[in-house]
Parts: sequence; C-alpha cells; structure tokens
Amino acid sequence: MRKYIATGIIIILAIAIILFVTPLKTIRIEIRDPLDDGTVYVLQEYLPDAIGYANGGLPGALIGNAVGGDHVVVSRGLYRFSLKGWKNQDITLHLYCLMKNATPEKLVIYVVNDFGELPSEQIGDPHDVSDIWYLNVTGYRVGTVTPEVGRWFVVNIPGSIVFQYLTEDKYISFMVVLSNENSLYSHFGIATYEYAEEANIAKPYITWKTPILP
Ligand SMILES: [Ca+2]
Repeated sequence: MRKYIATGIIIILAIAIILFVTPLKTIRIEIRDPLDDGTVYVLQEYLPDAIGYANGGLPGALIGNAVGGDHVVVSRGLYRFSLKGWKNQDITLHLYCLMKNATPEKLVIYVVNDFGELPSEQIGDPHDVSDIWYLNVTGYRVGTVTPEVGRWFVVNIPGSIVFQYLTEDKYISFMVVLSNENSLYSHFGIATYEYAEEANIAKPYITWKTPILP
C-alpha cells in the first residue's frame, strides 16, 4: 500500500514539474535589411520644423547633437525588425553602444509606427522629414538607458505594446532619442547593420522566450 502511495506522489510531482517548469528557449532575430536601420537628422536652427534627412546607409546611428558642416544637427536612431513567428511574448531589444561625445545623458527608447525602408543615402537638399522625426509623439516610451561605450544594452518591451504597434507584415519599429538632444555636441553613437557587417559583430537584434514543448 505504502509503495502505491509513494508511486502516486512521484507521478503527481512529475506532472506538476511539467506543468509549472516548462523549459523555455530564446528566439533571436537580427535586423534583416541594411535599410531597416539608420538615422533621421535635422537642422537645429529650423526646429520645431523638422528639416533634414532620413538615411539608412550610415555605419552607425548618431543619437543627439553634433556639428555637420556649418550647421548644428540633431539626430535620432531608427530600427525596425521583422517579428515573424512572434506570438504575444514580451520582447527585448539589443543595441550596441560605439562611442559618446561631450555630456550625453540618457537614451529614451520609443516603440513607434513603422517608418518603412529608409533611403540608402543622404539625398538632395534638406527637406521636411517631420513624418519620421515626430513618430515618438504617437509612439510608446518603453524605457531609458544610460549605455556604456563598447557594451550591449537592452530594453524590454511588453507583448501588449508590441501587439499594438506591429504592422500587418509583422514589423516592429523603434526610435532612439537623446534625453538632452539640444545640449551642444552631446551624443552617443550606436551600431547599425552596416557597422556590424564591417566590424564583424552581431547586428542589432530582438529576443523573446518561448516554450520548448509545443
Ligand atoms: Ca542601415
């Protein structure tokens, strides 16, 4: 009798472990296309009119304030990822900090409506890029980070926010803004697809966890 009770307890324990300690695996998705990341930069003298460029071809995204030619330029980072296979999980964004200049404070990360593929280079005269520049206004602020140069940093995004901003073809987009972007010469540099290719490091990527068992 005692033997049957012991066996029963072991079986119940085994079922409990399977139910409550479901093993998880990490799904990792790197940015897919070089034009899925880049920057939008504007001439500070015209703000709040956003006059400048969107550019997806640069090896690195400058986040903040810098001098370009005779002008002070304010720049923001843009990243978009294809989340094929995502099923409502929370996700984590992974980006790599390359450098900093002057006194940048924090990076503010927004989930934004999709900006689509970026131009491959700076084209023509400075023009109205307000449709991209102001995406943070309708975006969702997911967090702030103080990155360290030469290190990866992460931002967690709730699944419900991903669901809210995901496009029909399963793209999720981010904008990275410097908290003190009007502070002269203050900026961080973050790796893009192009930088990662040249430097042979991982491209910007997203992770989420999913059960190993179906
Ligand atoms: Ca790019």
